[in-house]
Parts: sequence; structure tokens; C-alpha cells
Amino acid sequence: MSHCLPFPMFHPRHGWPFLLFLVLFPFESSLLCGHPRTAEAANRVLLYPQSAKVSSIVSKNYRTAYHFQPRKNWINDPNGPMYYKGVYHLFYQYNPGSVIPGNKTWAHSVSTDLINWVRLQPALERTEPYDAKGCWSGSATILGDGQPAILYTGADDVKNQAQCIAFPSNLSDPYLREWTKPDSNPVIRPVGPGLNRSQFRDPTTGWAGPDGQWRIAVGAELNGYSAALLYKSQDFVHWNRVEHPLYSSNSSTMWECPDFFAAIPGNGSGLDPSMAAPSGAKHVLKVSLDSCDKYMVGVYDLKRDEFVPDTVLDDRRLWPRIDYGNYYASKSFFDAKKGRRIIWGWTNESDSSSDDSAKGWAGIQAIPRTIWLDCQSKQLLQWPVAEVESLRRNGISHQGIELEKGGLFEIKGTDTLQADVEIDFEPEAMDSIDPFDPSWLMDTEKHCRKVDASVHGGLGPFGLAVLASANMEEHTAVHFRVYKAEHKYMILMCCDLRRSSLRPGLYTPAYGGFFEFDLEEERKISLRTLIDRSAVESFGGGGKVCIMARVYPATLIEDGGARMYAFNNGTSTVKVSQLKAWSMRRAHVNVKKA
Ligand code: DQQ
Repeated sequence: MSHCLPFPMFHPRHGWPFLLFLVLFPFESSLLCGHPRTAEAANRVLLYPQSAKVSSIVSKNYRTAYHFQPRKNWINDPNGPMYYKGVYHLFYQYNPGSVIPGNKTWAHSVSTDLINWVRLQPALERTEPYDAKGCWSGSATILGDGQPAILYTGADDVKNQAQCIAFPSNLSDPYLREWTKPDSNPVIRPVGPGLNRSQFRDPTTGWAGPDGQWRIAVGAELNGYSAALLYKSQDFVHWNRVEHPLYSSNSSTMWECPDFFAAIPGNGSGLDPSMAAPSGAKHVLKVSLDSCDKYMVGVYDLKRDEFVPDTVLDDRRLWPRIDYGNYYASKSFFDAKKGRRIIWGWTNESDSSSDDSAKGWAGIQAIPRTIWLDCQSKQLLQWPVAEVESLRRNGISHQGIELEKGGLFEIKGTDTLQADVEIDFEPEAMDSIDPFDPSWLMDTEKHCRKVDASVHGGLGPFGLAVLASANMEEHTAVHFRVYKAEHKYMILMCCDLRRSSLRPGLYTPAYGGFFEFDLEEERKISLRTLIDRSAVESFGGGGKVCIMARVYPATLIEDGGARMYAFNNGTSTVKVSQLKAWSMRRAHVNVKKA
């Protein structure tokens, strides 16, 4: 297997060759991704960062046009994504009766292109004593005989969480409309020394071990620490816990939604978890905590049946993230149709719960992304699935725009509320690059607040301002700043929401992440941003840092006349060597019921 070709044969970028639970909980707020403790929130921690009560706005302009969302009500985690008989399936945590969490149901939609979706009846509802308090998150696995199976967490009336199974009632229905919960449920009970029975959930997709047995991991609190517990089964119904976890860490107390998969470094193709991973494959363990999704790259030691990270970082603030913005509980799957791995992630509303009541809906899924491992096995790269490009129209293109210090270039000719923008920034000179301080890595958001888009740096800030009002009083800035570290360049990518809306009291962090970049070799720093009304989803450096953000600009309510600019506020001139932008059509998302 060849690794790290300049363009892998199958390269995802270049196509195919609530304010919830006001828990008095001992989280350190500094560890929450993007949630500084606000005055309003001083005595409480919001599990899913959201604005304190602000004046409610009812505007249909905030509703996204091509991101996945149900017609109404509350949505959270993506569950059990899979491809079966020509159809993509997405299940998701859904409250059918309200815009706040509750009555945890597996809603179900199907698609043939991952962009346009038809809604079906719910796949799993709380019907049994073991899931009386809801059908919580889980995964789908395509078993050896091609039959899909769902493993989900059932929560009962006395706070036990147990893993339960469901099978399609009719395998010849490609929509898999009906699911049956067998009498053998729950198939994994919360038993065993040190296991917290109410912190035991979110089973992964199964993978086949060298002994032919299925394995899954379950997120848990074990002896007060986070663990991905390992279970084995011959038939996917009878499970035994392996004595040791797949991986555990004393750096936190519980991991939600673990995701575990194999990947070949530098190869955009995904690997089928029901097949043994080829030699040279690395493994990735993703866990959800601190309101964000973090991951480790390592190897799967088959003899010990353990995940061994290449690097163990004791301070979890340093763990790389799937996304540095509003993105949680992600779940990936192997797309057998196109041989790629795709990841889904939940993005909650960051306006207030009273806004959600007024809008009648809360939560979206980020655009499904192809996900693969870089050549050095250091980090995951992500890119919107190519299918999203089918929504593009009215493309415009510019080359060679010089942006001197203070330079602003208005991008005209496309819809500014629904757009896909790709820009390559090329520094003209490399002589005024500011030095990098590794301590910034501990709190990238703090650093993004400091290096505001309007603060002149050496090389940067340069980037894109979207959803901007005519006088720029309101805008969302997605920008880069280049630093020189010892023997390498470090690039900071920020998505700064502090001026995203003139509405007072909104939760408006400045999200940020760093990536290493071979600036001398690669020269061009790329940015792709998908603008979808209240969603601004950005991919920096070819998908090295991804930032999903929710914004609620007044501009959008008033006249819909938002503007879009490329800008440079660094001392060094930056050339926009290529700028392409498209309007994005509205997708058919859950409008029709099958
Ligand atoms: N959401 C689910 C849980 C999971 C959490 C419940 C993560 O299963 O741990 O809706 O957002």
C-alpha cells in the first residue's frame, strides 16, 4: 500500500479518482471549549454552551438552508450513520415534542447523496423498562452477513445506563423503516467493579478482531476516571467485558461518544471496520468531553487488545480537536459506496433557549465531512463531502489580488447568506513573521481574543469577513495569523464571533486552533468557508483546523443584505492567488416524509 502520494488515488479534496442542564457540576470552565464563564453564568456551568436569556428573535432567516436539521424541535447527537443498499442513513437524538432536550428518541432520515434528506418515522422510541428514560446515543454496525445492527444506550428509571441492541424488522426495505428490540436486551448491563452505572454509554460501531470476534468500546466512568471499555462478542448479541479498557485516562472523569477507527496515513480512503486493518494502519480514538471532540492517534496493539496513543498528553487542553468551534458528539462511519470515512457532528444553537422556543427548532448537524489521517500520522484532516458541491451555482473566480496592510476586497456576485468560498492566501514576504509562544496552545481562544482581526500583526491577520453589515459594525471574521516557531511555522486560525451580531447578550466566543504548516514548501494557506445563514463552517490549511460556528446577526433579520470580504490586517502584503465563491442552493432537508 503506498502512502503519502502527493495526490492519493482517492483524495477527498480533489474528488474521486439549552440552555441545558444547569448543573452545578465541578467542571473547570476554562476546559470547556469556547465557553468563558460569563457574568450571567458565573454560578453555573452550561453543558452545551449557549447564551443566557436574550431578547427572543423569531426570524426564518436564521434557519439553515443546506445543513441537516429536522423540521422542528430539539436535535442533538448524530447516531448510527451508515450506508445500506444504496441509501445513507442518519439517526439522531431528537425530542419530538419540544425545543429543549427530553424524550430521547432516535429520529431517522435517509438520503442518496448525504445532502438531500427524507424523514422517516422514528427508529427507536422509549418503549421498554430498560429505555424508559430514553434511547440515548449509539452506533450502527454492518454485520458479516450484511445485516445492520444498532447498539444504543438505554437509560432506565433508576439511572442505570445499559447497552441495547436493535435489528431491522425488514431487511429488504433499503429505508430500514422499522426496528425491533429483541428480548435479550439489555445486552450489556452496567456491572463490574469501579463502574459508575449512570456514566456508561454511547457504544461504538463494532470492529472485527484477529480472532474473528466483534469488539466495541463504550464510554464510561471507571474508578472515577474516563474509560473506553472494551467488549467482545462472537454473535454481536452476547458480550463479555475485556478485563482492561481499550484505553483510559485519569485526565477527566467520563468520555461520551467514543469513536474508534483505523486509517492509513496519507490515504484518503477509509477502512471497513468489519475487515482486519492492513499493516501500516494507525488507529484513532475520538472522545467527547469538555463540550468538544478530541482525539488521539496511535496503534492498536492486537496482542494486548489495547489502544496505545503515539503521544500521551497529560493536559487534555492540548489534545487535538476534531473541530475547534461548536461541534460535539461526532460519529464517523465507513462509506462502502465511495470507500471513504465520513464524520457527522452536532452543532447546538448558541442563541438562547427562549430564542429556540421562538424559532421552534434547536440544533443542526455540521456538513458531513470526509475524514482521513495525514502523512505523518499526526493529525486528522477533514473536508466537506464532495456532494455538497452539487449545491453550488453562480460561481465567481478571481486571481492575484494584492492585499496590503488594511486591504479589503469585497466578494460580489454570489449570495452572501448561502455561499461556499475557497481562498488561497500567499504571503509576499516572510520577513516580518512574529515569534510563536507554545503557552498559547493551552488556551487558543484566549489568544484569538487577543489577536483580534483588527490588530495588526506581522504576517496576518488575513482572512474572510462574512455576514457583514455595510459599515462592518457586524461581521464574523475567519482569519489566520502566521508565527515562526523553532524549525517550523505555526498558523493560528480563528473564527471570531465577538462582532457577529449587534444583538446584546449573545454567546459570542472567538474560537481558535493552531496547525503546523510548511510555509516555505507549500506557500499557500487555504481557507474554505461554508456560509449557511446562522452557520459558518470553516476549514483551514486543507482541513487541518476546522471551526464550526453559529451566528445570529441582526443584518440577517433586517434586510438579508450581508456582505463578504477578503481582508489583510498584517504588516506584510498577502496575495489572494485564487478566490472562488459560489451561491449555494437550498437542499431538500427533511421536507418530505417517506
Ligand atoms: N448525548 C446523549 C448521550 C451522550 C450525550 C443523550 C452527548 O448518550 O453521552 O442525548 O451529547
